[in-house]
Amino acid sequence: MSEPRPIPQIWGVVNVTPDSFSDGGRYLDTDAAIAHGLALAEQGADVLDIGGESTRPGADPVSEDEEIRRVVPVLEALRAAGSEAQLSIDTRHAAVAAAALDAGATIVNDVSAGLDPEMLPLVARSEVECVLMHMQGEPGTMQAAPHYDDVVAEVREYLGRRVEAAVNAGIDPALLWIDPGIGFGKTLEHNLALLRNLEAFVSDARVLLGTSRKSFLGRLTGREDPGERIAGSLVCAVRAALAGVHAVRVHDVAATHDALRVFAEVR
Ligand code: PMM
Repeated sequence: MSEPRPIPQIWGVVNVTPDSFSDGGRYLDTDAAIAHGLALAEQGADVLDIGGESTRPGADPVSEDEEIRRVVPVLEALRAAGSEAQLSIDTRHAAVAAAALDAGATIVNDVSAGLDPEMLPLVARSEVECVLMHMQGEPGTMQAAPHYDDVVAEVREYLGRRVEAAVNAGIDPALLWIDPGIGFGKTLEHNLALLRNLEAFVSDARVLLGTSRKSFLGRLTGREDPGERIAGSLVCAVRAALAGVHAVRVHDVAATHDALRVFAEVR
């Protein structure tokens, strides 16, 4: 019998934004974001994913300077606190990623998979880990009319092309992650097709999955308040673990930690 796959890492979300759909700006205040990050690390987060720009459908873009002003003090404080969790910067902008790497981040999580022409060269020079996520369109308009003939095949092909671009830019393939981008230019049916076929993404690059509190869970359950979508989010974390996904990006770290701990014993 082959060895059971390791359970996924937990990436805890630290949004330093006033308009993220999931925590409504409660952590805009720098000190609150730092305390939240430390709490998530304590609850078992392997990585803290810090973001200063909401990518919620229809969200207003923020300037790079504002994004840097939001995330850098949080990264510096989390690094200074000596937390064991790795720090990730969730940004589409190379200038923000560069500032974040200087402030202690060791992972770049780019939901645009390297659209900024400076991003992949920066990651290559810095020799850090990088997440390449699939999105159809851009956050402002992506949910208007997403269309695919075969969502699983098209997302896979896209991620394959972005991995190739990253490797051509000089990034070590061992440092790359791919992410099918649940909710980014996708209908409920597209999201479900991706979740039913997660195994198709588990290949050479490690896979990160972000389903936590997302609106498709609200559609399925009738839960309008993102904070009430924990049960749905946990089922997705377990689904990810079953498929051999390498990490889940979640808001509810303690609950996810428990769910995956039990899953590891009963699978
Ligand atoms: N989702 C959000 C933001 N960043 N990054 C990756 N790699 N994957 C995701 O699914 C993802 C992400 C949006 O969720 P939030 O506003 O609740 O953080």
